[in-house]
Amino acid sequence: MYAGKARAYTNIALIKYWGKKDERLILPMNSSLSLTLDAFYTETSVSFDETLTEDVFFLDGKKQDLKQTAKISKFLDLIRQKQQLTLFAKVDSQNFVPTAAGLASSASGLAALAGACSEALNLQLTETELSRLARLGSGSACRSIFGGFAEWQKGDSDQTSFAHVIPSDKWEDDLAMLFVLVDDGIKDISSRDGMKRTVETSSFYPGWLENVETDLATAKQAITEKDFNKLGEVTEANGLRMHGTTLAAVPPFTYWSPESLNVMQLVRLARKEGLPCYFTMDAGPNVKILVEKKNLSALKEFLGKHFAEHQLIAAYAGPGIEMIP
Ligand code: 2P0
Repeated sequence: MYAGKARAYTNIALIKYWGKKDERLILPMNSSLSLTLDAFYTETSVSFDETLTEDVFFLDGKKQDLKQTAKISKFLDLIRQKQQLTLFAKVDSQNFVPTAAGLASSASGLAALAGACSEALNLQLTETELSRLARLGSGSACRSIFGGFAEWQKGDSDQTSFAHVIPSDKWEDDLAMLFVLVDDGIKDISSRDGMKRTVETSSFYPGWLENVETDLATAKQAITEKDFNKLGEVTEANGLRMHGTTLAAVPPFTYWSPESLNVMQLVRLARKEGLPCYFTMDAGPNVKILVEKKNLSALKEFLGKHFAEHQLIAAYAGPGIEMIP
């Protein structure tokens, strides 16, 4: 039996990954940049076991159905193929989120699975190789190999598409991200389906591609300069542009709910009142607000007039993947 365990933290993109140019290898249309967070993570153990007759997948102690297990098996198949291994595996995953907030993330999940497999089979991968492996499970997972700021350079092949740390002189330790939970339901359109439909049908998609590399350069410059407003402005603008592309997809869709718009408006109002903070959103209605640590309690107080305490969850910069003995 070969067994291994790893913990990986989720990441939130400041410059978004939106669209694939190769769906099998998960090569993205554009590079992206994220902040790994400490508050949400996944621990996964895997054991390849000759007594098993199929892969089995437990999430938070519950055995998952065929559909959920199929995603995991697809990733395990890649590993088995690479390693010329025929054993089935038991995968046991635990998602650590402060509440039942529906924030379970494929980034932390697939990064932890890649790490656990690499441990189990003693693959001795470099961080770059591990990032490439995680990418094959889920694009955003390749960024969760690293702590702090990470850039996923899009590359143009399996070898050249991976994430790496962005040198930051630990500036991320001055920052926080406040999650505003407006909805904990299951999302209607997965990010995988949403980005595919957008690439294939949205007349706004070329506009996204036109701007994203400039946004990335601006974000990296802001990190170098430790310029919070510059980083926040480009984060907010880039997120809005990503969400804009969905409105012109066929059929059109949006991840926003009325409450999301309400939060965006409140963030603008907070800024007007002298509190620097900027929002971003992913493939769901919850809003994430980038703020400096020193202003976090003021922001919480400001939003506390509109939201219950359990709807506001703060996260700080988190570490890279950790192997668990
Ligand atoms: C991101 N998202 O950069 C973007 C922004 C959602 C919106 O990466 O198909 O679960 O497994 O590669 O990584 C979520 O997409 O998609 C995502 P797949 P993934 O964080």
